[in-house]
Parts: sequence; structure tokens; C-alpha cells
Amino acid sequence: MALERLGSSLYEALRKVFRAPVVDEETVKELVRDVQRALLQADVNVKLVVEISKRIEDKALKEKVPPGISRREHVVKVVYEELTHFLGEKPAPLKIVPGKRKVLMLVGIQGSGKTTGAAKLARYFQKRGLKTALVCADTYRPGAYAQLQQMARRANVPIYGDLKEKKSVKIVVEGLKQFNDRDIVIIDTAGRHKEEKSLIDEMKKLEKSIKPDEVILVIDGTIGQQAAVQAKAFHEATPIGSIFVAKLDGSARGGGALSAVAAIGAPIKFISLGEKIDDIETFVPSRFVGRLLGMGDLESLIEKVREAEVKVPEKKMRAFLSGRFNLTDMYKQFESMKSMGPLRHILKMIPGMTYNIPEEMMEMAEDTLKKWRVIIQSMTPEEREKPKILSASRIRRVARGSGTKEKEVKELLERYNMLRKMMKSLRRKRLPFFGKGLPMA
Ligand SMILES: Nc1nc2c(ncn2[C@@H]2O[C@H](COP(=O)(O)OP(=O)(O)O)[C@@H](O)[C@H]2O)c(=O)[nH]1
Ligand SMILES: [Mg+2]
Repeated sequence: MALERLGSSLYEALRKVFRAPVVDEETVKELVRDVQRALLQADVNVKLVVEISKRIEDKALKEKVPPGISRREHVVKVVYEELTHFLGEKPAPLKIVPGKRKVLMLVGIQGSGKTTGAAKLARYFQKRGLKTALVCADTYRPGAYAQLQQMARRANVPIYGDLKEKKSVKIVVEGLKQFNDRDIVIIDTAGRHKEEKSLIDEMKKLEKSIKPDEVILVIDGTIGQQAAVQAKAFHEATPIGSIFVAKLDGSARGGGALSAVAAIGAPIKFISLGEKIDDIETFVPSRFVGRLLGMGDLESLIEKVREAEVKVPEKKMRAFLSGRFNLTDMYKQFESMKSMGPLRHILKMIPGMTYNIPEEMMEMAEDTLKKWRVIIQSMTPEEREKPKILSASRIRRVARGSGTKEKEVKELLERYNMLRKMMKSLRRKRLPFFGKGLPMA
């Protein structure tokens, strides 16, 4: 993922500071140069880059270091704060009250990710216990309704559409009538190909007749700083709007897109880092930067796990993260993480974890999981609890009992040991590095 590249170069820049024997003016200047290079590579606007590097340099060199904090930590904190600052303020959340229906309308040019985004949003709200519905108002694209319908089914959200009706306003009016009892109705609209003017006109027209509570502009993150043009036109047309930046997973220009949109003061509320229905998150600049720099916090990890309706008690999760878990726990973790998309996304939130995980660790194939289940079932409770006791002869017995190969049993055990080691080292690593506690989201 390309944002990862930005993250890892920023992280490398900070690591230099941590490894430097002394943190002096030269160290700070080098850091600023590294940060500049990283941002420019992510397509961040040159003017913005100059601005941010100046702020970092000024603060890092001139600001008084508060007591109890080392200069090193102060420098990291400055970088963290300035990056957060230039990704914009946290937008005011839309107040959603059960029983008081809110209508959200998605607009944006063709292919930006509206339909996918509509389904992701629906799923997002549904998971939070709100009654959600979708309306397909795209009467231009053949197959638009089928596309949304398919995704709606996956999200388990009702949908309204009418293939015979050509007037999108009529469809929406009817849809809103049907979904009168819902907490949230999300409207997917047609886009225009790169004609921002007519897009804005149509948006205004629809807006007038439908009066949605919030118009959300979906922007394709791969267009980099170009995102500013769209966001600006949109922001001028409607002050109530918010922005959804999609496709940040596949783009080398994600940093550019986000900073460009933030720079014109348009509130980014959601971002998407993948094609799957659960690949959506609220955009909180401080948290985003924290993760980008590999300083993600445990709290958002736990929140994400909770959100995925995984029945893992918090205590258990913490135990897991410190390496205290048995084979059954591990199996359950992989099982449940499967349902919320690649484990990668989750692990990214753990401090110090971002850039050194072998890919194959993250990919848990369906049939591997199935095999694991039978292997674990063939073990005695004691073996599951203390896998260490699995000697060669026990492994042979388990393999025979589960109809698998000894090699496969060993692989499971290896995976278990690796994961435990990883979790333990993580805990250790985290403490000295950011022990003083940086302000997190
Ligand atoms: N990788 C990735 N692909 C996405 C994302 N959002 C949408 N897409 C893909 O982009 C294409 C266009 O999306 P769609 O929702 O149909 O755009 P629309 O024309 O604005 O409705 C589809 O192939 C989607 O699967 C995302 O966040 N990440
Ligand atoms: Mg569409």
C-alpha cells in the first residue's frame, strides 16, 4: 500500500532522530529534509510542504522543551502535531439520533467510489445499531442498481430502486417514503465523467428537491493534489457537505489528496483503504498520523475489534496482545478477524507493528483455517492450553486423528510461537520508545 511508503519514510526519518547520539540543529535540519522528501513523494503540494517543514523546524528548534520530556521526544511530538495540523481539524460529527431519520446523499464523478462508498457507509451505520437503508438514484449507468443491490445484500441493508424510472428525483422521493422508519437513508447518485460543472449543477438540483441532511462528496484518492479542484468546487456549492476520500489503499498520492482537501477547509469525514465492504473508517487526523508513523494506539485497535462484533472480552484481547493466549484463542482470533477483512488492517494499529510483518503472516486462507479447526479439535484440552507439551509422538497422534499431515500440525505450532513472540516483543518495544505518552486521538 502506498500510504505505507509515506508512513515508512516518515518513520525512518524519526528513527534517525532516535538513533542520533545528540539531537542538535543538524539533526533537526536533516529530519526536516527527510520529511520534505517523503511528503513530496506522496504528491503533497510544494507550498504546503514548505510551510509544514518551516513549522517543524521552528518549533523543534525554538520551542521550550517541557520538563520530563527529552528533546528527542519533543521533536517527535512536533512532527506528529504538525502533520496532524495540516491534515485538518476533526470535523464536527453529524448527529444521528435513532428515530430521527437522516438522509445522506453521495455525489462525485464517475468511478470515484460512490456506489462502493454508499454500501460501506450503510454497513458502517448498520453495525452501530442504526436502522439503515440504501436508495439507488443512478439512472444513467446500466447495472448501477444491480451493483448496489449486490453490495447491499452483503451489508444486509434494504435497498430501493426502480429500473423503469428515469427521473432520479422520483426514485428518491419514493425510496424515502418507503424508508420512513429508518434512522439513516443513504442515496447513491450518478456521476459525470470529469465534468465538475454539470456534476455540481445536478448535485444542487437534487439537493434542492431532496434536501438531504448531508451531501457527501466522494473523491478518488488516487488523483493526488488534483482532489483540491473537486473539493473546492463542491465546498463552494454547499457548505454542509463532507468528503469521503476513497481508494487510499492503491495510491502513491494519498497524502496529496488528503492534504489538498484539508487545505481548503473541506471536512474529510471518511476514508477508505480497500475495496471490501468493511474497509471504511472515520477520518481523525491525529489517529491517522499516529498510525502513519507507526504509533497507532491500542484503544483504536480494541475499538475496531469491538466494532466487528467479535465476542472477545477486552481482557482477553489485552492478554492476547501481550502473548498470553493458547491455541484455541489464536484460532478464534483468526476466525473472527477474517470477517473484518485482512488482519493487516488491524495489526497496523498496533504500535511498532506497521512495517515489519511478513505478508504471509497476514493472509489466512479459508482452507488453512478449516484445517486448523480439525487439528485443534483433535488435541486434548491440555495440549490446546499448553502447546509446548506437544512432543513428536503427540504431533503424530494429532495428525492421524485430524486426517492431516504432521507437517501441517507443526506449521500451526510454528505460527502460534511466531505470533506469541511477535506480540511479546511488541509490548516491550512500545514502552521505551513512546513511554512518555504522545497525545493520541
Ligand atoms: N482499491 C479500492 N478500490 C475501490 C475503492 N472504492 C471503490 N473502489 C473501486 O473503484 C471502482 C469504482 O467504484 P464505484 O463505487 O462503482 O464508483 P462510482 O462510479 O462512483 O459509483 C470499483 O471497481 C470499486 O471496486 C477503494 O477504497 N479501494
Ligand atoms: Mg456508481
